[in-house]
Amino acid sequence: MRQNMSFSIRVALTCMLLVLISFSYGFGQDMFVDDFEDGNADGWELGLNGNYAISTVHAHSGQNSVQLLVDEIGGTHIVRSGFTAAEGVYETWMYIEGSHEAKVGELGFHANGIDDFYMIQCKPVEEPDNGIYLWRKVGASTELLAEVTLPTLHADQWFKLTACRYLSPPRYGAIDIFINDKLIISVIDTGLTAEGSFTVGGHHEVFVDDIRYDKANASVPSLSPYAYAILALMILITAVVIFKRRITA
Ligand SMILES: [Ca+2]
Ligand SMILES: [Ca+2]
Repeated sequence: MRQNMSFSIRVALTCMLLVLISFSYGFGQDMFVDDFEDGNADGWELGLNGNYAISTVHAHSGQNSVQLLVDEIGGTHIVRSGFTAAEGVYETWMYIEGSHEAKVGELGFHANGIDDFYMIQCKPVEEPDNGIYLWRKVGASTELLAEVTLPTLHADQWFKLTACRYLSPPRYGAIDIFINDKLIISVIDTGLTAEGSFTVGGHHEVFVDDIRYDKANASVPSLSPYAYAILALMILITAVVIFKRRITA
């Protein structure tokens, strides 16, 4: 009897561990980090205009970053798509070179094509109309949702730009924007809520590194199929153990 009990406890603990591992695996499908240290930008695609390349001129981590090269039309953007969630944390480190005419770095999300997106524009103090701008474009309508001047944002230095998108109660529709972990913009907007791609961009020479997406704000992280299989196995084993105990009792 005692052997049975200790065996069932061990089985239960092992199953719980496996469920935890499977749970993490299921959650992890909705996150990525790219530091470009493998020497490529696989998984990213070029937007409408411009060009980009792996660069060793400036790097936030290791040796490599991605250089968004000069484009006179609308800047260069790289896009990552195929998201399964709409909310989460969109983050990039960014370096805007100050020796060029247009000093603008951008981060976009819920970007479904060229007509629907939220876009954060960062213009350092070296740029005449400097500040942080949050734009929403839906079809033909472009609206400025928020604008903040930031005297500490300079060209020729790395800074961290983070956008947190909430689509769960109690903050449904919230967009929080951070520079170097400091909250600078917080708005509620539900104009765009569908899952979409994540884009970073720049006008003239902008470098990006350590780009991260994390579905951290999702209301209920979904269980992976492995977790469901292990849960079913746990229930089965528990039922067998209880049945055996009843017979031997
Ligand atoms: Ca890579
Ligand atoms: Ca890097």
